[in-house]
Amino acid sequence: MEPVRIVGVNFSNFVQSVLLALKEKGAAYELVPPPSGLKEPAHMALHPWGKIPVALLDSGPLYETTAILRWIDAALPGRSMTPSEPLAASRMEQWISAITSYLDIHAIRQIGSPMFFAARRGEAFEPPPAALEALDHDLTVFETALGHGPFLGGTDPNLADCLLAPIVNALALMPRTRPMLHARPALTGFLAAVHARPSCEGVLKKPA
Ligand SMILES: N[C@@H](CCC(=O)N[C@@H](CS)C(=O)NCC(=O)O)C(=O)O
Repeated sequence: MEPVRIVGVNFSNFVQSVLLALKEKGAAYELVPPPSGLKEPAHMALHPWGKIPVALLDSGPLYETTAILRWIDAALPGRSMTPSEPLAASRMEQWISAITSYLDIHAIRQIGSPMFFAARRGEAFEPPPAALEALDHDLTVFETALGHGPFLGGTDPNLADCLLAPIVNALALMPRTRPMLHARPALTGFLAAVHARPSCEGVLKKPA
């Protein structure tokens, strides 16, 4: 099979989610930067909101991370990352929605991303207290959810785990948020289990 072509950059948590899912499936991929730059016309032609990732399929571009994850799981051979039991499948859906609607907003959009770009400009960035407070709440919820872990999916990662792993890893990489994980053994165990999987290699940077 031809490598799956993904438009994106490797420091985006959503791109990392797609790459983790591809690697869990044992699928080859090629990561290509947005053509002539983020939000340039050629990129906007692939994704009308100018976001990454985009999967370049034979039938045309497929965008929105959860849609790409669904396609990977349904269309590619390998272990299914969606439970067959109805309640377990809905539970996974619940976590996918909670991760994209709440955790990603607080951890990445309001803290990680502005911190990353401030550091690139050589500027300091202090996370807004409201974002830290909201993140603390999110992490408490996921700490409980991971009680039967190590993954949300149990012994093997499901699609929600592919979304969760890059965000938790980003929190572990940032000195400002790292202590929030140290106090949470299930999230710490989750991250260790993520890094123990071959799918993580070359996708997520290992925190010190
Ligand atoms: N709803 C989109 C969100 C994707 C997204 O926010 N990607 C970020 C990178 S993690 C991005 O493209 N940022 C560039 C920008 O907003 O200009 C999805 O699920 O794929």
